[in-house]
Amino acid sequence: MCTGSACTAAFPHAYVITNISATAPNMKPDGMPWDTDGDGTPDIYVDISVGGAVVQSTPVNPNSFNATFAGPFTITLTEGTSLDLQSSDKDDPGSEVIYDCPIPMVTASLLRTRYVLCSGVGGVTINYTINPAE
Ligand SMILES: [Ca+2]
Ligand SMILES: [Ca+2]
Repeated sequence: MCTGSACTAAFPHAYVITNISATAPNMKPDGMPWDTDGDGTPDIYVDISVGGAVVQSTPVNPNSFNATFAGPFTITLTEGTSLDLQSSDKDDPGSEVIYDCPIPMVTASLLRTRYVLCSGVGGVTINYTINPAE
């Protein structure tokens, strides 16, 4: 990639994930509310995994079907590795997976889009931006 007149290899390189947006469906896949307290809303957080291991986690956004996390969350990517963002409802104890947005193989062309959008059944989404670190 090139910044001004300077060009560097896309991999391995530090990348910054920002503006993570996660939404949850109104109910769990089994038709039950996410939580039995209050209005049944989940407490959303997002795990960022590289190569199958969690490297960053967002804070927990309590009691809402929608969560945004500005970041920045800095990660290091090498070509061909996997990048995965997974949203969960934080419970005490444990947690329940809401949605998974996997990229099985990171490529330079994918990173050039700078924006990842995943959506699934019931209006569940995970969106985020990803840019090379300065
Ligand atoms: Ca729960
Ligand atoms: Ca919960």
